[in-house]
Amino acid sequence: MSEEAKNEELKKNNYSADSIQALEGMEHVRMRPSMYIGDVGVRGLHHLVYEVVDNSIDEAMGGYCDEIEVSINEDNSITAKDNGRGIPVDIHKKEGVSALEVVMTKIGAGGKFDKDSYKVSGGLHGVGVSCVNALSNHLKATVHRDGVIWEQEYSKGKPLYPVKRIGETDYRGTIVTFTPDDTIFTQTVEYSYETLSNRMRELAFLNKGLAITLTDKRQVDENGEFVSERFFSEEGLKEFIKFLDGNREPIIENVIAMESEKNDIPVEVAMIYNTSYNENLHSYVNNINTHEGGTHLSGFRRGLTTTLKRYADQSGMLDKLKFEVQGDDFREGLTAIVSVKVAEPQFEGQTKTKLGNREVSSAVSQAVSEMLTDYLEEHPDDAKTIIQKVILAAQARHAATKAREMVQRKTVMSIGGLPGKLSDCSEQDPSLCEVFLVEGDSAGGTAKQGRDRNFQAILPLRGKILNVEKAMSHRVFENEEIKNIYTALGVTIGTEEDSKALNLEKLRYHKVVIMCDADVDGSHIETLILTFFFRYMRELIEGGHVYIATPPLYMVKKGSRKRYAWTDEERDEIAEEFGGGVGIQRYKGLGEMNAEQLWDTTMNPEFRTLRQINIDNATETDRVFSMLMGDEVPPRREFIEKNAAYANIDV
Ligand code: 0RA
Repeated sequence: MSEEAKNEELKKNNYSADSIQALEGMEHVRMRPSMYIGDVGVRGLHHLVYEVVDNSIDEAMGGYCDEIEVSINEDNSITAKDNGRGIPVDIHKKEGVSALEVVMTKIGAGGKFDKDSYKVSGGLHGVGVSCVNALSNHLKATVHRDGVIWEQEYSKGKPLYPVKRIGETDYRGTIVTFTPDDTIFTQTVEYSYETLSNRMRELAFLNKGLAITLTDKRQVDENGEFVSERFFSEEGLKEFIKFLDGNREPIIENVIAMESEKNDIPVEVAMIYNTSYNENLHSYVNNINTHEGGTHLSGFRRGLTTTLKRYADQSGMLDKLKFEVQGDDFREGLTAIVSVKVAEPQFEGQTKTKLGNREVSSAVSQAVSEMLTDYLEEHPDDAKTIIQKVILAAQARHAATKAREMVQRKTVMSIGGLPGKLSDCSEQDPSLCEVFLVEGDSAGGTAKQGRDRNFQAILPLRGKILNVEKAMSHRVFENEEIKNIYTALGVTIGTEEDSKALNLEKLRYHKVVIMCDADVDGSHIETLILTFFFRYMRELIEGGHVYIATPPLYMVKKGSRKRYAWTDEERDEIAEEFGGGVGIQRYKGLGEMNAEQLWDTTMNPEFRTLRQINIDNATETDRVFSMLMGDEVPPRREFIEKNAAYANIDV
């Protein structure tokens, strides 16, 4: 039977037990876990939860489920419960065992077929709940279906007993509890509430009408109740935009939102313009954030540009402009979310988060044109405001191009073109080289003495660097400190594919380390630099080149013995170990350390801890930076004082 005929046959059976394709391979998952879930670190650990929840979301997308409850249990196991149809339990014809067992133990047996559901192939999601089972010390699946409760437990993916009936019920749905295998997740098996909470919130926005509750049974709040949040969005992306842009000032009255289906591709778009100069586009395919964009995003851009351009031309507002308006100009101060559902998504790009399906581009472009044309007709005041913003953007771009060319020219003349303040290293191979961006000239001096000049370079930055979140891009390119960063790093702007992309080919250091004081000011400066990297050099972060140095807070001394401490607890432990009567020096800044101390604690690769910055969730990172660096002072203060400036940037 051909694959297609087989699928037809299976479809007729209406997804019953025998419709589940079974493949072998639980052992393979345990041998090569990264092939299935990306990695076995913090990310992979959290992907287990996403994988289980994905199945419930699938039920919700089919209209069978509207409530999902996830809990982190006291022992760091996870329970995910949904009120969907329940995994079928009847005997699978070919396998001769319960369908539940097949779903849980056969790789690739999702029970649903590529063409009829929006499963992701090739990405990190959609590998099946059986992978989670294979990577769990223990897993229990409970199904409430047709009045009966069924259960089966597994150890490292192997059933401990056949599916059994354990009672009667009025409920319908599936409950899965799993404990990740700590021999696989050797780095940690501790779940981060924050990480799961961000993802559950995102999922609730992306699937309006679906309630997702997250409960942390390891923590109680001031009322003695478990820490818990319920995420529910009546309006979906429209509310997502309000959440993302909560710290920015809108220039139009409403979030522009639409929903349609073109050529069998469901398309949802929401957008707003704000007073900032940044473009914030977020795109999703089957609920997965497509960091690298792709055809849905280019379709959105095309739809937006053609529609606004047409409107602007007809309005005559562009008549006095001396140069052409470009695509970018239509996106300054734009925050938008594009979410599509694609039956067989093709993912491309370095991190496999770029949608390749050609047909999606025109579907999105058409949908956006129709929605926006209507909106502009109906809201002439908003239309005028948007076009005025576009004109300003075009004028600023004109100025920025000149400033950027200056940066470019300086960078290209590499020899002699290096900034005077840079103390370069002697090594020529960039993969071995590090550059420390240091706050202030005095700390810069210490770092310069303390470093290993063979492979470590120092670039002192004067005081607070420009807040790029609030500056127009030509101001950014004119800024001395920022120009120095470009030149020192040897990166240029513009590649063959994309005139604004960062060109890392001539990157002079593969490690770029931000080294600031371990206090509130230092963390502010760190955030300013990170904001600049996030907005203007994201490729550098994505390439894994950006790190944060972690200087110690204390030196504990007794006689000739001395040790450094990074936390208050560590300080107390060392004091106890030394038997009391110790001298404690608190380092208020890098400047208080001498060169040797700085080398020992913070710069020497043998002993230091560098925190690598990666963008785990670009949408959330964007929101956090807009809050930290935006106009609303109170949330920023609170956030920085909680000393969690990078809580949402996984390190
Ligand atoms: C296979 C077939 C059907 C549903 C499911 C799997 C299913 C899996 C999970 C995993 C977590 N929650 C779930 N809910 C459902 C279709 C069943 C039918 O036709 O009734």
